[in-house]
Amino acid sequence: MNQKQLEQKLTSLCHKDLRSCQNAELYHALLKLTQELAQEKEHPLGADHKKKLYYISAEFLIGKLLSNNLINLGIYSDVKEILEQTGHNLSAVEELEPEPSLGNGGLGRLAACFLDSIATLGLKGDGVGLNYHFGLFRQKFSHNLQQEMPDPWLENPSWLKKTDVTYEIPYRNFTLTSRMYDVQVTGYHNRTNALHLFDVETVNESLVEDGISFDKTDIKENLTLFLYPDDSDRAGRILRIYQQYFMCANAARLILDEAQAKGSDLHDLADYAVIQINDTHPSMIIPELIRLLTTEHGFEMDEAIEIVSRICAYTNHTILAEALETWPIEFFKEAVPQLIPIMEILDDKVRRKYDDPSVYLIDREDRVHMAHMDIHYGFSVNGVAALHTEILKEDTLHNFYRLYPEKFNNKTNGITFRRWLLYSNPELSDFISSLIGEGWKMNADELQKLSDPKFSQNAKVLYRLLSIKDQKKNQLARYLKEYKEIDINPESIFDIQVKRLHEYKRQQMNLLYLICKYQEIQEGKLPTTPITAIFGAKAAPAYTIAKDIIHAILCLEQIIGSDSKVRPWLNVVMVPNYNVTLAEKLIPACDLSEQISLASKEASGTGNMKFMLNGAVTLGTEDGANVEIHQLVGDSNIYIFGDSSQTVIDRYREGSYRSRDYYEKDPIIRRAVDFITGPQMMAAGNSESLKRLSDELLNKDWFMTFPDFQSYLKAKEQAFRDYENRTAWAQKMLINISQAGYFSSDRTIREYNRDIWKLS
Ligand code: 26V
Repeated sequence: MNQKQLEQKLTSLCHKDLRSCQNAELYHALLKLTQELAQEKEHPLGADHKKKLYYISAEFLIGKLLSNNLINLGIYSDVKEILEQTGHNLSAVEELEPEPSLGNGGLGRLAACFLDSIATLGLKGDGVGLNYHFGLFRQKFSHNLQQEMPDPWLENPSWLKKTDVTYEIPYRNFTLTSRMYDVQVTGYHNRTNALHLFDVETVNESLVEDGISFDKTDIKENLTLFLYPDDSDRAGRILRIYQQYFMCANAARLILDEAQAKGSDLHDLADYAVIQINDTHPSMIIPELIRLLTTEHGFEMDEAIEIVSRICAYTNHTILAEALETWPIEFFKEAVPQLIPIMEILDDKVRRKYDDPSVYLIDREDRVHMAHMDIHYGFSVNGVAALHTEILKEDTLHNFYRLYPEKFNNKTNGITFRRWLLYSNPELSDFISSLIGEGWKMNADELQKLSDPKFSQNAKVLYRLLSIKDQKKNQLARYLKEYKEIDINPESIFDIQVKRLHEYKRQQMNLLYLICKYQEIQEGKLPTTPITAIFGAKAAPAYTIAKDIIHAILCLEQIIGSDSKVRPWLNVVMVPNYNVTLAEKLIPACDLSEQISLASKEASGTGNMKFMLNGAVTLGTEDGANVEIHQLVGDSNIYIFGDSSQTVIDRYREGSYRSRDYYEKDPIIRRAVDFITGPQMMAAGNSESLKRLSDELLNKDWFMTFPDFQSYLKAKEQAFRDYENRTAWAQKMLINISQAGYFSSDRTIREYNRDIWKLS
C-alpha cells in the first residue's frame, strides 16, 4: 500500500487529506483498503482444490484485526511509516478498533490461531460460527466485585461483510431466516479464507436490561445477542440448544450447497468436505446433515450415516465432567424435535453393536451425550496435548478407545507467531531476525538456532534480551497507567497469571502464596527485587466461587495498596477486562509465567506457549502442554512443582483427600487461610463471600490446592532467587524462545492436515 492509495481512500470516504483527518477516519480508510487487498487473495469457490475444511466452532476469539491483517498482507511497516510521516500514530488508530470478544478463552483463541495458520499454509478452510452481537461480557470492578456489562463490537465500519447467503432454519414452533456474514481471514503472505458468522435479522439489542440480563425466552429476538448466555437456569440452557442448532443447521446447508456447486452428487461428499467439530458445541452437525441427506436429498438412512461419518472429526478440549455436554431429550423436544428420531437411530445402532451402557448416546435419564455421538459417528478423535490425549485414552474415554483405537490421535495445540510475536513484540522479533535471519517466520523450528552457544554464551546477546524485556515492561507500565489508572513498578519482577478464572487453574493457590508473602514482608523479610503479581481473569457470571476468588484477590490488592511498608516490595494487581488486546501487552512483559493448574485438569493451555515464546520462564505443574514445554527446555529452564497427574487421578479414585488435614498440620497454610477471614480482609470485603471461599478450601478444595502448596512455595522462591542472576536468567529466557518453535500453530495445522483433513 502506498500513500497515494490511502489518500484516495480518505478523499472518497470523508473528503479529507492525510494530514487533517482524524484517527477514526484513518481507521475507516485503512479497514476498507485492507479489505480490498485481502479480497485480491480470495479464491472463488472451486477455483482451486476440490476438498475444503469447515472448522465449526461456537467461539472464535479473533481479537482486533487491523494490525494483524496489515502484518499478514505484508504492509504493516509501510502503513506505520506513512502514518508517522503525516503526524499520526498507528497505535492510537488501533485503540479505536473494538475487540470482537467472541470467545471465552483458550478454545476460542485456538480457533482464531488455527484460521490464521490454515490461510498461512495456503489451505482451503473456513471457519463457521455465530455472529454474537455482544461477545463475552466486559468486566468492571466495583467494591472489589466483578460486574458484567455488555460488550458491543458491531459498529460501522466493520470487518464483517454481509453476504447474499440466507437459509430457512426450522425450529419446533417457528422458522428463522438466517444470513451469513463474512470476516476475511488473511494468511501471512498467502491466501485469504473466510470466517462465516451466521445471524438472524430479528435480533433486538434493546432486549438487554441491567448489565447482561435479558429475556431468555424470546428466541427470535435474542438468539445471537450473547456468547454463552448464562446457562445456570433452564431458559438459558435451552437457548444454547437454539444457538447450537442454528450454527449447525446453517453450516450443514452451506457445506452441502458448496459441495454441490463444485459438482458433488453428495455420495462423494468426503471428496469435497471435511468438518472439524471444535468441542461438542457443534455436534448437532452430525444428526442435522443426516437429516438433510435423508429428507431432502433422497438418501437411505444407512448411507447418509456412512457419508457423514466419513467427514466429521472431533476435538476434545477438556476432561472436566461438568464441561462435557449432555442435553436432556426434553430440551430437543422443545426446540428441535426433528433431530430426535435421528439421534434415536444413532443410539439404537450403538446399542445393537455394543453391550456397554457407558458408550450409549442416550443414557437412562434420557440425556444425550454429545461427545459419544461425535466419537461413534466421526472418524477422528483428538486431544490437544500429549498428556491430555493419554488421559482421554486411558481414563476419561477409555471405553471408547477400546472400541476405536484407530480413531484416537493427539494434536498438541499451537499459537500463531504472527499475533503473539511479530505483532505483540516487534522488538524481540527484530532482534531474533538480526541473529538468525528471517527464516523462522515461515519455519518456526529455525528458532532452535538461538540455542547455539554463540548466542547463549554471548554477553551482548543476553544483555539485549534483558533490555528488550525491560522495554516491554516499561511499555506495559505506561499503558496500564494511561488506560487503567494502575501503577506498577517496571523495575520489579512481573509475575503474571492471566486466564479464565476457574478453580482447577488455581488462582486461589497464587492468592494464598501472595498472602504468605505479604505476611513475611510485614515481618521484615524483604524480597531482593520487588514483586508485581498481575492477575487477569473473568469469572462466568453464575460461578460463585470463581467470583469469590476474584473478590479475595481484589481485597488483598486494596490491603497491600494501602500498606506503605509492604507496597514498595509487593504489588498485587488484578487488571479489569482481561482480553486479547490486554494479553498482547501483558505477555511480552512477563518474567514469570504462572501455569499452575491441578495436574490432569488443564487439557493443554496456550497462554503457556505465548509466554514462553516471549521469553518468560514457566512456573508450572506437569499438566497439559507444560509437560511438553518441560521436555523441550529441560529441568533448568522451567520451574516444575506439585503432584503428578497419576497421583492426582489416584487420589480422586481413592476419595481419600481431606483438605482440613493439611490445614491442621501445616502452620503456613493455616495462617494464609485464616487471613482470608481475618479482620483486614473482612474490613476490605464482603464477609459472606470471603467466608464461603475459606469454607470451600477447608471442607472441599476439590482442586487440591493444599497438597501442592509447599512445593509451589519452594519452586516460586527458587525462581525469585534465580532471577537475581541476570545472566543466568537471560539464558533461561533464550532457551525458552529457542524451543518455542514446536508450539507454532503452523505445526499443529500441518499435523491436522496430514492426519485428519488431507487437503491437497
Ligand atoms: C468449560 C466449562 C463450562 C461449564 C463450567 C465448567 C467448565 C470448565 C471448563 C470448560 C472448558 C471448555 C473447553 C475449553 O475451553 N477447553 C480449553 O481448550 C483450550 C484449547 O484447546 C486448552 O488449551 C485449555 O487447556 C482448555 O481448558
